[in-house]
Amino acid sequence: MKKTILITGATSGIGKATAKSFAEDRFRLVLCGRREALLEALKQELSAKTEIATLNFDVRDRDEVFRAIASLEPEFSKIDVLVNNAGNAHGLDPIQNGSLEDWDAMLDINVKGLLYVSKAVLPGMVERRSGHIINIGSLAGKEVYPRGNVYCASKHAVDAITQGMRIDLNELGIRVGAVNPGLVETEFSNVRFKGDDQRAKAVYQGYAPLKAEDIADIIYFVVTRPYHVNIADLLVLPTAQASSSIVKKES
Ligand code: NDP
Ligand code: 8X3
Repeated sequence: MKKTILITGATSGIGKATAKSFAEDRFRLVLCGRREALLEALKQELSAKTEIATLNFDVRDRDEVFRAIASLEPEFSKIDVLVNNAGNAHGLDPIQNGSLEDWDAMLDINVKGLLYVSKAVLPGMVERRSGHIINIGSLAGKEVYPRGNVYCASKHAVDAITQGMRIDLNELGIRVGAVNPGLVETEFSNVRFKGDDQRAKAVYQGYAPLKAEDIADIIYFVVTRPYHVNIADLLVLPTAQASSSIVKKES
C-alpha cells in the first residue's frame, strides 16, 4: 500500500510542488496550510491522481494543530512521512531595528510550529515503530548572513531539532533528515518583504534560482530510498550561489 504523507505549508512554493510530485506517484496525501481556498483548489487538482485530505490550521496555534491532526479519518491517520515545510522569513533588518512581531512569527512558526506538528504526529509513528520525518531547514541554518539574524536562528534551531530527533528516535527505527535549500523562487520573499513584490522579484533576478520543483524532486528522492537508507542532511544551492552572500549575477 502507498504511504501516507503529511505536508505542512502545502498551499504554495516547495510544499505545493512536493504535493504534486507525490500525487503523480499516487501517495496518499494530507495537505496543510492556513489558506483554505488554496488547499481546496489543490485538492481538486490532485484528486484525480490520489486520495487527498486537507487540514486547515495555523502551526502557531498549538490547540488547532492537535485538533486538526486528531480529526483525520482513519484512512489518513496513519502518517508514514511528515514533511515539516511550513515556514517563512519575516523581515530583513539589522538586529537593532528588528520587529518583535517578526521575531515572534519566525520563532513561533519555524521552530515551535514544527515541534507542535511533530508532537502531534509522533505518537502513531512511535506506536508503529516506523516513520520518516523530513524537516525543511535552510542554508540559513548552516550559516548566518547580514540582517538574517532571527530567521537564521530559527533555521539553526531546525538543524539542531533534526539532529536531536534523529538521535532520540533512532531506537524506534524512525528515519529523520533535513533538506536545506539555498535561494528558491517561491512566495518566500513576498512574505519576507510583506507584499513588496518588486523587492521580492529582485532577489531572484540576474541568475537562475532554484525552483520549488527542484526541491520537491529531492524530497521525493529522500522519501523513496529503501528503508536502510536515511538521507540525514542535504544542502541544495542554485549553481550561481556559493554562500548566503555570494551569488554570481549577470549585471
Ligand atoms: P512559501 O511562502 O511559498 O510557502 C510557505 C508555506 O508555509 C505556505 O504554504 C504557507 O501556507 C505555510 N505557512 C506559513 N506560515 C504558516 C503558519 N503560521 N501556519 C501554517 N502554515 C504556514 O515559501 P517556501 O515554499 O519557499 O518555503 C517553504 C519552506 O522552505 C520554509 O520552511 C522556508 O523557510 C524554507 N526555505 C525556503 C527557501 C527559499 O529561498 N524559498 C530557502 C530555504 C528554505 P499558508 O500561508 O496557506 O498558511
Ligand atoms: C531561505 C533562503 O537565503 O533567504 O532560507 O535565507 S535565504
